[in-house]
Amino acid sequence: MVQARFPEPVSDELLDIEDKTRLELYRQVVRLRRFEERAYRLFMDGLVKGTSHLSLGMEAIAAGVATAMREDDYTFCTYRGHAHTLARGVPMDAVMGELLGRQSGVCGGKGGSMHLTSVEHGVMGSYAIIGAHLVIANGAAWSASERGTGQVTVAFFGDGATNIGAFHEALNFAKVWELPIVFVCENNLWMEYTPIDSVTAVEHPAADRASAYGLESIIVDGNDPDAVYDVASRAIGRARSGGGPSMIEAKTYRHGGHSRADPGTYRPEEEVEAWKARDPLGYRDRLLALGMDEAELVAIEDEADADIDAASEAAKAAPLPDLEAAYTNVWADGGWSWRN
Ligand SMILES: Cc1ncc(C[n+]2csc(CCOP(=O)(O)OP(=O)(O)O)c2C)c(N)n1
Repeated sequence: MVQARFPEPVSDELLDIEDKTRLELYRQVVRLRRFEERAYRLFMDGLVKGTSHLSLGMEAIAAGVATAMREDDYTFCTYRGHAHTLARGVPMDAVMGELLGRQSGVCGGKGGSMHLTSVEHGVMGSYAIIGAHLVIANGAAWSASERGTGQVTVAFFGDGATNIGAFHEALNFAKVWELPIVFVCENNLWMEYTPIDSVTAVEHPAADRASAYGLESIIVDGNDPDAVYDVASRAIGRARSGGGPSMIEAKTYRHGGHSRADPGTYRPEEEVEAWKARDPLGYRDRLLALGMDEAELVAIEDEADADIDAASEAAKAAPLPDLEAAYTNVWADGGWSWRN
């Protein structure tokens, strides 16, 4: 089944969203974009060790979903998790420090770009094994449900995960147990080098499968912060009030290739250009058309730049982890001496 490879026309339906929420959505999108642009430069300067995966062009999804979440909710994401981690409120200093492998990093510099975790912010890890975190996310949702806390779990993942067994197991049990969980598929049409539609029998790889498992299934324009916020608010609200799990399949595109080492030149140029024309940053024009004050938007942009400058300088100045750190938090009991 062939998927739409080009963005759908923009909906002219204006959603009923408060101005202050729209400003928050814009603030998020700008901060995520500019953070990753800086991270890329630092990588090119040799300061970010290892590889890392950017979600430039996909920011509206993390922004829209995180804005709809409660502070004590949980998120699970993949190796492409800078945006999801920042959007939940983890400070830039701690994320930048982690990318640069410094003690100031959110995992003390030991995790790096692909393993961002901050339990105190409900950011329950970034997982590099495709699909593996979906069943773990079910566990967090089950725990919240047993404890009666009203917390909702959100699990972000790529379209490639939809052909992994754990995805199907997770959806089935989420529904069987009516878990308070929202699965969010960031369908950017490509896996590592393979278009998802060349290996998938249905048009909407996440949504079509989810409805077969009995989940509430939603398809959304993943480049529209308002649309993502709207569907996420409903799905999260439903989960919180005992209405069970949902699947949001957000159609999007990443501006770059799979990882820093991949320029993504195998993708047709007209496809890349068509999606770039639907950049989530175009949201700025909508806000202006709605009569918002441009000075407020500029203030948001300036604040993001200042914070990123400060986070980069702080990370560069921070010490590397001590050698001792190699032996901490490695095993569940914190020890390592048994190995000898
Ligand atoms: C189980 C497993 N198989 C293969 C890989 C190698 N791998 C890493 S990322 C990736 C592509 C995933 O694509 P998608 O889920 O669409 O997410 P995207 O990277 O586009 O955000 C693959 C195959 C892996 N990490 N885990």
